[in-house]
Amino acid sequence: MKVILHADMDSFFSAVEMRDHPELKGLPVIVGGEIREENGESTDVKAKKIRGVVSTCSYEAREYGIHSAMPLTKAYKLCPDAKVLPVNMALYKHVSQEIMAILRRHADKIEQVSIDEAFLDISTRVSDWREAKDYARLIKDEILEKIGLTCSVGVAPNKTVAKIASDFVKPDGLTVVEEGHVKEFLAPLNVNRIPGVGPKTAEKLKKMGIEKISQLASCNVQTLIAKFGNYGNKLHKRANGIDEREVEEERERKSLSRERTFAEDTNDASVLNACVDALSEEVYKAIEKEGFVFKTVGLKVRFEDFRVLTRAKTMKTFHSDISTIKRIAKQLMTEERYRDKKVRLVGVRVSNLTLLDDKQMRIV
Ligand code: TTP
Ligand code: MG
Repeated sequence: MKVILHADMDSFFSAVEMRDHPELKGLPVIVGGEIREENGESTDVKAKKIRGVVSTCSYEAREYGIHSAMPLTKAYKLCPDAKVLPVNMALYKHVSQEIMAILRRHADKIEQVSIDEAFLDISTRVSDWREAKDYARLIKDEILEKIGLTCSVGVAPNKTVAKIASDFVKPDGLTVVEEGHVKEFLAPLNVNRIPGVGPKTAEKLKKMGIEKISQLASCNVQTLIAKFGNYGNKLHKRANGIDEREVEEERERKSLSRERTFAEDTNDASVLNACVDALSEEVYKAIEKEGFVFKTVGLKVRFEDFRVLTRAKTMKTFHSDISTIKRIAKQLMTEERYRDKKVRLVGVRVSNLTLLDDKQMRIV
């Protein structure tokens, strides 16, 4: 019997802040960009200069419609009384390591997926689904007792279903989907519950008359392949509760990249630089969320004649900051020798990655 557990901390950054500042308990709390008071002690919202976006917010703040990635100005309009705290990433990373250490002791194999979530293979630790539920309860209790935070847990026969299950009841949820009950669990859920199905895929499926996972599951797989290519096949499998992927013990991400194709080919240096800046920011956000640091920054340029050039620079030590990505990517762009040609696509990549909890690492 294969038993996979997925654990995801509840409103992670804000929960850490509320744990360390008990006076915030029960309040709408936002963790995100900074706030500057222009008029000293003024409490007038309009007098406050608010920048940045919401990283996350407490469940109390979510009641006002606030969510991750929302501009802080908008969040403030929805809830002028919200307490806004700056992002203390070093603290959250430290707490994350403590949590992962607890989880590691309870698993045959563990795969950390981001700063606040992990898959555990607990197949040899339990002998039936009732035991699996008790085991999950024990893990939740230990995290609450030792770390002082709640998490939501899903237990299921595979990774996809375990992840959907951990999100099913939140916060402080525990959902077990036994083998044999997978299809009935998935059937009534919206397709966007499937990990990786974002607004674009959901919209395409809606146009095909597919909104629920049950409809996706019974859709002809060839129709999905015609529409989505290989991804259609994967979608069909996931909707049918099929996922053969193993929990990967040492999650080694080799690289992470983002690229953009221009609507019109260009060799305008300011346009290219702005694009490199934006892509660097996207790459940075993605690795920061997953807790990775990097040694190599690379640039990819595809020209109007479809020739592709890739350049990369590797540093001696690991880095974790956005300015290094931007600086090196732009440097590589300037060094580019074929500037007379127009550019069709630009990509920024970081590689030589390691998770921040690697004890050997020196971060610059
Ligand atoms: P999530 O697990 O997606 O969110 P969460 O833990 O805050 O809330 P939930 O109870 O729904 O799980 O992300 C984990 C942390 O990653 C989150 O606390 C803050 C950070 N994060 C960002 O910085 N920006 C983002 O857009 C998202 C989604 C998360
Ligand atoms: Mg979370």
